[in-house]
Amino acid sequence: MRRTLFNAVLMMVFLGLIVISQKEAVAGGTITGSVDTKRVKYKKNVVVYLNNVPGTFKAPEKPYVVDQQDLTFIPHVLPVLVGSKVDFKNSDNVNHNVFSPTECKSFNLGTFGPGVYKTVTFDRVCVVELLCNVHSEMSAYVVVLDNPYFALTGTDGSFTIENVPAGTYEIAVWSEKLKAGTQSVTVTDGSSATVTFNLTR
Ligand SMILES: [Cu+2]
Repeated sequence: MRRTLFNAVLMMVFLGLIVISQKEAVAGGTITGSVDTKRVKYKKNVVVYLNNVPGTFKAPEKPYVVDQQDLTFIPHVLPVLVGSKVDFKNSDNVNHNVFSPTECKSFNLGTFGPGVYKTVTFDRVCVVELLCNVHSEMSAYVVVLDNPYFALTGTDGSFTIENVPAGTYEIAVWSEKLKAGTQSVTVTDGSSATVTFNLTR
C-alpha cells in the first residue's frame, strides 16, 4: 500500500518534470495584434517590424517573386530581410519596364515581355518604390528590413510575428499612406504579446 503511494508520488513528480522541461524548451514567443484606421482599405499591406534586434541574419537563398498581372504588381507590398533577392516576372501579354526611382536602390530593368525573369538583390535597408515606365498607374514597394521579425497585415489589419527571441523591442509600422508611432513590446518564451496600432495621416 505504502509502496503504491510512493510510486504514485514518484510518477507525479516525474510527469511534473516533463511538463516543466517542455515549457522551457519553447524558445521565443509570438507577437500578434492589428492595425486600426478609419480608412479601412489601408488596414492591409502594412508592414509591422521590430527595430534593433541583436544578431546577424541570413537572407533566404530562394528569390521572392514580384509578378506583373493585369498591369498590377503582385504583391503590392513585399517585406524582405536585407540581402534577399526578388525575381521580377511578367505574366501579362504586354511589355513592362520595372524601375525604382528610390535613391538607396535605384535600378531599371528595361523593357521585357512575358516569360522573362529579372532578378534584383535588395542589399540596403530602406523602402524601395517600384514603378513601370510603360504604365504610370503601376506601383509597388519592397520594404527591406535588417531582421527577419516582421509581418504584413491582412485585409482586417491583423498580423502575427512568430518565433521572436525573448526580449524587449521597439515595434514599428510602415504604411504606404498612413503613420503610427513606435511602441515597446516585451516577448517572453512560449507566450504571446499583443500590440495594437492606430494609423493616422
Ligand atoms: Cu507595366
